Amino acid sequence: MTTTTRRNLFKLAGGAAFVAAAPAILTMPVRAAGNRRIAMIVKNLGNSYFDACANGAKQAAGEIGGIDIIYTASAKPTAEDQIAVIDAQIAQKVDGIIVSANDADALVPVGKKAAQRGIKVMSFDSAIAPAGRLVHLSASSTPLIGAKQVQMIAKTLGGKGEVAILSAASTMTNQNSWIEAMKEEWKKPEYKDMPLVATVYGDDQDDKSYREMQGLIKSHPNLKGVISPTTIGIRSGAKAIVDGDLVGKVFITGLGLPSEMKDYVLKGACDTFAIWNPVEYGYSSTFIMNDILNGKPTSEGSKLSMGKKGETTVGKDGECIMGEPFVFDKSNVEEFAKIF
Ligand code: RAM
Repeated sequence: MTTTTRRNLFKLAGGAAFVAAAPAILTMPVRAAGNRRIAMIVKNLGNSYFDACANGAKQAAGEIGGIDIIYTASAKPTAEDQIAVIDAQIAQKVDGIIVSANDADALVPVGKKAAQRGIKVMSFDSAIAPAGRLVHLSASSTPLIGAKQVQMIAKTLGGKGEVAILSAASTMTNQNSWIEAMKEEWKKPEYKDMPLVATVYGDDQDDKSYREMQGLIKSHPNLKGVISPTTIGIRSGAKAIVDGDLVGKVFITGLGLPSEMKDYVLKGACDTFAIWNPVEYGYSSTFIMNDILNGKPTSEGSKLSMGKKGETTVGKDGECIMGEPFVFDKSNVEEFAKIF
C-alpha cells in the first residue's frame, strides 16, 4: 500500500475511536427542531460492517449540520423484514432513506411508495433495482471487486486446487454481482487448475455460514480455497478452518474487516483479503443523500458530493462508485484493525 492510499484510508479515521466506541444497535436520536432526518436501513442488525457505515453517516451529518441519522434494520437479513422497517420509516415521514437491500426487486414497490410520499430513496452496498431508488452507490467497480477475490485466492494457492464460494443470502444484489464478476475472471486460462466446485450461502448469519463452511470441507475433501465475499462469511469460514485444525490445508479469502480478520490472518487461515473503508462508505452515502435532498439532479453524468472523499459521477441506471478496495495481509492487518 502506498503512503497516499494509506493516507486516504485514514482520512476519515477520526473514525478510529468512534468506530470502537459504537454501540451495536443505535436508538432513535432526539430530533433537533427543523433537522432533516435520514434513515440508514441496512441488511440486518449485529453486523459491525454496517455499524461502521452508520458511524460514517453520523460523521457526515455532523459536518453537514442540520441532519439526524436514524440507523435501523431488522434482526434477520430478509426482504420481508426489511420492507416492514422501511414502511415504518415512511410512516415516520423521514426525508431520505439510504438502504442496503436484501433483495433488489422485492424492495422496488416500497421504494416507489416512499417516492410517492416525497421521500428520497437511494441504495448503497447492496442495490435496489433502478425503478425503486434514485441512485446506488457501489463501494467500487463490480468487475474489480470480483476479479480481485479470484486473484487473491490464486496467489495464495499458486493457482492450483479446488475452490468454493461461501456467500451471504442468495437474494443479495451485491454478493450476486460480485460472484458473476468472479466467474468472468475465472474464465482466464491462468485459472485452469483452480476449478470452482461449489457455491453455498450462509445468509450473513455466523452459525449458518460456519455450518456451510464445514459442509464444504466435508463434501469436497480436496478443497483448498474458499472465497467469501461477505464480512460475516469470511470470519465464520476462517473460524471453521481454525477450529477444524485445517490451517495450511484450506485457506479463505474475500471481503473482511481487519478488526475481525486479524487473528485469522496471524494464525494463517487467511493469507490476504480486501475491503473498502465502511466508515467512508456511510459518510459518502450521506453526503450524496444531502445533495439529493438539496435538489441536485441524479441523471446520468450529474456530479454528487461525497464530502472529503470528493465527487462521484452518476452513471447508467443511477450507479455511482466510491473508490477502490484495499488489500490486507500480515503486513498491515494489525494497523487497520484499530480503525475498522
Ligand atoms: C457483509 C454484508 C455487506 C457486504 C460486506 C462485504 O457485511 O453482506 O453487504 O458489503 O459483507
